[in-house]
Amino acid sequence: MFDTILIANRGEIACRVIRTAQRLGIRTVAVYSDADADSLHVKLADEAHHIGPAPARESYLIADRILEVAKRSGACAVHPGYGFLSENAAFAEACAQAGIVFIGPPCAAIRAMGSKSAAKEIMGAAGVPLVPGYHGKEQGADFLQAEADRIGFPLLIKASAGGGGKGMRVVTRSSEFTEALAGARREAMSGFGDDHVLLERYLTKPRHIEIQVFADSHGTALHIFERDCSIQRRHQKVIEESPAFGMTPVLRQKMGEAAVAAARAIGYVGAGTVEFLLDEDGSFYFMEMNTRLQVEHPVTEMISGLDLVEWQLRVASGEAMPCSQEQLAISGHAIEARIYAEDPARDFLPSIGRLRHLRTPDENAHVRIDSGVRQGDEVSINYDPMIAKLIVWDSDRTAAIRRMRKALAEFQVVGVTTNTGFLGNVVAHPAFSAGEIDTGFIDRHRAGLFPESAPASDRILALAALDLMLIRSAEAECRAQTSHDPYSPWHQTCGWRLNSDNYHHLHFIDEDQVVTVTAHYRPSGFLLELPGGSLLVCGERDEAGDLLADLAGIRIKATVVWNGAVLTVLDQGKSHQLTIHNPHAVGEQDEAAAGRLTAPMPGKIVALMVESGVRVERGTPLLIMEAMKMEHTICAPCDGNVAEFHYPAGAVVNEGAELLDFTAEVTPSLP
Ligand code: MV4
Repeated sequence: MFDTILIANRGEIACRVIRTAQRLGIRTVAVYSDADADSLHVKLADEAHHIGPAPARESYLIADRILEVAKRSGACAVHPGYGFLSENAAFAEACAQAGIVFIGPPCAAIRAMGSKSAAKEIMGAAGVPLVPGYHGKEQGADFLQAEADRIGFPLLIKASAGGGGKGMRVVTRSSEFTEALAGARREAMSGFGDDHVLLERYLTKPRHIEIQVFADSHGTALHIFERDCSIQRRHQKVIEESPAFGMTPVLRQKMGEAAVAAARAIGYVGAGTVEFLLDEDGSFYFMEMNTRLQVEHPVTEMISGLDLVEWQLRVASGEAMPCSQEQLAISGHAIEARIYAEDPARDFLPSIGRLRHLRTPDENAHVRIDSGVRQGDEVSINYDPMIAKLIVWDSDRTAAIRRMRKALAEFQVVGVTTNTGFLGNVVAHPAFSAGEIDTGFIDRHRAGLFPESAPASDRILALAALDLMLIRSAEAECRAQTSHDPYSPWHQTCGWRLNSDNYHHLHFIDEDQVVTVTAHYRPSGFLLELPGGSLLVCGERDEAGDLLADLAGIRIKATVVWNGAVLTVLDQGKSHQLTIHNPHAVGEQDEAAAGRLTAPMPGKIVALMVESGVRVERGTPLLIMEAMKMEHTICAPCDGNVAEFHYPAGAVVNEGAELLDFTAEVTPSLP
């Protein structure tokens, strides 16, 4: 076994590999970019080396620099994770030449699977089933038209060099073929610089079923069952599970044997995945082979009880596989959901920013979380915005779905928008429970999957109002204790006043609406006047900072996270954001304004709207930023002076960067 390994990756997969290495007593060396200096994977590793600027092509993708670090740090092997250099045959080769073990397959195996049509040719020859079609060299339009008519319609044109659905065209009848061929070729040429295409019968409702394979350097190759990865969005996997719904032992054996034959056909060693399309009639066809550890490998680990990274390390160091096919068995059911910083309501646009609050469900035999970030970390534009993989296990699929729903509801993120609501809707969908899953699932059920934004409910408003009143009471208590006369009735914090019902109007901005909640002091707590009626509430904060609320006798534990004047109420898996609005303050937006003169997210300064040194009135546009394809106008929070802009137009700034010096003419007052 290796003494030291280098992990040529970042984020959750780097952390995942480090964890197993540590368990096996192996020293770990991490690499990091400027953006990752304080990342979790750097902290977990025994040693970490800086390899360049934030963009991956200037750091994590520079093979030479990573090999240099391997040599310098005494690493005898490199684990590439997934993405980056994991399927780069030249890197695998360079490792071998440097006398460093590439923890992955031989470079020839990576190369063999690099081209779609070449891979199909190898697999066809090895007896692995292929979708009926044409994947030869002859590319004349008339020839292809004749092949298309032979194959029949609907038909799919795919770019030979393609991947991820680029250069794909569905053709429903013969007369449309010529035009579709031209389109597919154009797309293939611009996308891959190669306009070779292949033709296949088009499966209208296929499932994506992949088989985990493993081979050692002593001639043993086996499979560790299947994963169903049919729930995808734009060729990105969203939910993965193992075993696949409705999979029979006979079909599993047939697909497993085909996958092992595929691995043997290319002299495979290590962990690999053979992807198949499974048709409604039970036929299955080779799609492609991934020559690396996959993002979704944890579901296989959960049902098999194995540590695939441990197997990778053992096999790469020359050991034989620790068990045989017959010794492997499936136990229970596992589901993985990929939690992303993205906004389903904005076509899943990445949502970048700081993870101001991150709390995950407890990990145990049923719940596993693979993550590379902590609370306070930044989700940046530089890398994939995945926050975590949430994996659940239970004795059967129904129980696993229940676990997933609960764990998703407990997954709290404030600071970026996430897809947890969307994921919750997918796994709660009756069609998902019924196993009616294929690659069209998300499109078909679109209408029922997007979390709709509703105005804050009375329950949310009550929790927000209660939390705010508790904070005010605590502040009042603090003031009383530091005053000269702490026993003065004017310092009592119970809200008692001579001759009058004492109350506060609390104004919240919800979306664009101002909602007012009136809180009356009562001996036992507060009587809240909410849009839907009155509610007697009381509560306290526990040691963890959670709000323990009693809403008219119903006890609830919720979380309220504050960021300046913005509060987020997290309750029962739902997250609702409100802003405190103080209509009586001079320059009502001052409090929030202090924050608005900083960049709300990383982005580019498009234009400066006023000169430095001028006096402006409240609301005057000061500068325009562009981030995430949207423009944001930064306005004067109150009347005042623009002393100086800190950046010129065109500058790229980080989230939180001070954009300008602004001197307010009135002292900001807190709400
Ligand atoms: C197909 C297909 C239907 N029929 N091939 C999409 C990406 C590429 N790797 C293979 N893909 C497909 N090939 C035939 N003959 C449907 C897809 C497909 C798909 C496959 C797996 C997972 C998600 C998908 C989403 C859309 C289309």
